[in-house]
Amino acid sequence: MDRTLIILKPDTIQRGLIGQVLQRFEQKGLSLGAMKFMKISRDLAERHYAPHKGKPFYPGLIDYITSGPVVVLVLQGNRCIEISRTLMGKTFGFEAAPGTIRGDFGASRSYNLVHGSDSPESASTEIALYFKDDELLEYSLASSGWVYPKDDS
Ligand code: IDP
Ligand code: MG
Repeated sequence: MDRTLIILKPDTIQRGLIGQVLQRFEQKGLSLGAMKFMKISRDLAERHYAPHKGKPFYPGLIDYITSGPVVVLVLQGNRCIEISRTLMGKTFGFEAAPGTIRGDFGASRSYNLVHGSDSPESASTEIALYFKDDELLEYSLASSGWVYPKDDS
């Protein structure tokens, strides 16, 4: 089962867009493996964004992601990393295509509403930062057979 870590960043919460952003992932057919509402500490933010340490936008990124509550989710489903990144759109809101989360709701470089893991390796590292193994629920949605055909080659 493929898994990815998604964060609805502080701007999503402050702008009242939790439902609309969550709906994009839900209506695509991905299933929720875990979800929590929390405030990210600076220590956790620094671990999460360690690959960006030293970049000019890093201090602002840490301030942003720790500035208010976030919703952290694990999504499950075949190709969920790729699917989620496509739904999110390009990093900068002003470049992201209409129809994507960032393209529909974002206008800046930094305040881009969502985080999504970019590879299986980063997904497993990131999931472990936020959830214990026994918090990840495995089940199948009644609709999954109509989202993912058995033979999809
Ligand atoms: P991603 O979120 O699309 O994977 P990354 O390059 O991993 O993009 O950057 C992590 C986050 O850092 C972005 O989502 C955005 O919030 C912020 N960020 C990236 N590049 C810039 C920049 O040039 N200026 C300001 N913030 C940036
Ligand atoms: Mg990234």
